[in-house]
Amino acid sequence: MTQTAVWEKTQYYTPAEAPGPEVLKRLVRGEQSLAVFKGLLTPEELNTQRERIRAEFARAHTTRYVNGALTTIGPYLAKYLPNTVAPYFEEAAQTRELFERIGFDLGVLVRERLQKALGLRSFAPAREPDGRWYADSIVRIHANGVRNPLHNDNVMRDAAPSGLSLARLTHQLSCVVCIQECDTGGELYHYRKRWHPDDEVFKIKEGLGYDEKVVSGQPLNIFKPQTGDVYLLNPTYYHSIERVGGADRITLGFFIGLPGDSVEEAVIWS
Ligand SMILES: O=C(O)CCC(=O)C(=O)O
Repeated sequence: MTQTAVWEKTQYYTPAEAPGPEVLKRLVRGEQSLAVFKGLLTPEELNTQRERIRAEFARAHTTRYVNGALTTIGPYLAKYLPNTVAPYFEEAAQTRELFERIGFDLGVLVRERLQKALGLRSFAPAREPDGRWYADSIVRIHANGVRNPLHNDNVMRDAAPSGLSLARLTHQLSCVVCIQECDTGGELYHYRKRWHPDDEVFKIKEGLGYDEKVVSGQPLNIFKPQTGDVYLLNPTYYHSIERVGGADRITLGFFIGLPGDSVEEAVIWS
């Protein structure tokens, strides 16, 4: 897809607005960097959900790479794709059970409200034809001192060798819910540059993501998430998270997949 002339940075929406599917189209086409929904969740809902998941932090798992670490509750598919995906589906089932048992239904709440705001006919967790469900969300914990190196997420590229149905999606977007903002840092850096196969020379060996040279000179949108923000971005464009200071930066995330050129039906996974 060719680059468009327009690149709006951050657009904000209130609960009273239902911006409809046009927002998804703009993100897909790369005409807009971020769509931020303010006030989609009440402070009471957020507090309840935060306390429920905080009580489970002992279960969080840290995956270490040469240039970073990811601490999460719940699985992320990209970690399993280079090897075998069977453990991903097992972890997805365990996470679903855990979230149900502790009443952590933030993903469900956000999905219901976004479905209305975006005018989607269906918006449900993805499932393989053999019945295996994908995880519907992941909790990411960035503690003091943690940053997330420059990367892009592209299941159409990464899942292609696996034969998984997600590889046949047409477009991928990402949704992030800020459960708790950090004190300093933690900004999302979103560059106006989509991944291209030639960029692979910049890939960090055995590590996370890409050398910063891959985005040199590209326009940048910087966004500092605040508690309660629900935001959408196109993650096939390069992005990183600045080093977090003070309180943990706690988010819930899921990817949104569009199976065709229409933006009326979407699936989600983490
Ligand atoms: O937490 C964020 O701001 C962005 C997370 C991320 O890497 C993504 O949504 O692809």
